[in-house]
Amino acid sequence: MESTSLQRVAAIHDLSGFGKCSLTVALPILSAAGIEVSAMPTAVLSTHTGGITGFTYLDTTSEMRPFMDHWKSLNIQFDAIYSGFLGSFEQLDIVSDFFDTFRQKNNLILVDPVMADNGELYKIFTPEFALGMKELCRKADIIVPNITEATLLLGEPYQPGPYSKAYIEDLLKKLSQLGPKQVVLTGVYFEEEELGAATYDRTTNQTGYTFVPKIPGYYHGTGDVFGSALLAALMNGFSLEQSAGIAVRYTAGSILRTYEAKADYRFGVDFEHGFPELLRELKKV
Ligand code: PXL
Repeated sequence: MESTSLQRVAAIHDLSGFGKCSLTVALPILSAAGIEVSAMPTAVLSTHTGGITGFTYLDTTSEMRPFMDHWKSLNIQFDAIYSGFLGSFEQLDIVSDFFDTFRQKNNLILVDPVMADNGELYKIFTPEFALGMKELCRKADIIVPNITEATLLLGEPYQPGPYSKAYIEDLLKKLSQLGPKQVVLTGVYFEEEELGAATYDRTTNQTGYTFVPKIPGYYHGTGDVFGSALLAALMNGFSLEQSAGIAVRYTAGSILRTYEAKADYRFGVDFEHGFPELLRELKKV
């Protein structure tokens, strides 16, 4: 039995009722990893917006500052702050203030600049939004963009893969120059049959890679599965490179189960059946 007290993370994402992404992914994964989660919803949707039409969208911006003020008044402290899908410039400002309010000497601020994938912005975003997200990324200790988001943050044209090592390392270094000490880039591949993530730590100037065999199809919510597992591993004491490896394997396993079950790719991936293996990797069981 573990006797240490729980670590706590503030998760600032949307809540999409159906489709498994954002909070419905971050909450179970972080909880399973033995981390307490406080959730701040940025919006409440009936489903996510990827490939599903007719979704409802309730913007919860007006609740965010009251949440923050109340949490502050209770003197709640966070070992990590994990932001994801933010729907407006105002939300970027609020989350930026949240970072200032809850920043401690040794806590970890992880920003997933959720905006785009496969060379395309998600429906609700404009290219200008990327400039605001870039400012938020400056305050992060670690950012987790996919390649499309990385190019938007850097104001560069999107390039489809396969990529060269020189291109990926150039992106990683430029992203870390925005402010974050550590960068994890997802959707990296040097050959068609593989897919994985690259890591860079500015303080050690070290890069690292983890690849797995590519599974056909395009799956929703995988960035959130990856980000949540990455944070779970980091908070359990694994290095950046080890954590990215754990997150790549967990995400790939979730995709593979979904592929083999011939499930609708829009409805999220089967991360639930991967908990036993994730906990073994995290040395929790
Ligand atoms: O997983 C990214 C994401 C988060 N939240 C909402 C989304 C998406 C991707 O489409 O639509 C609402």
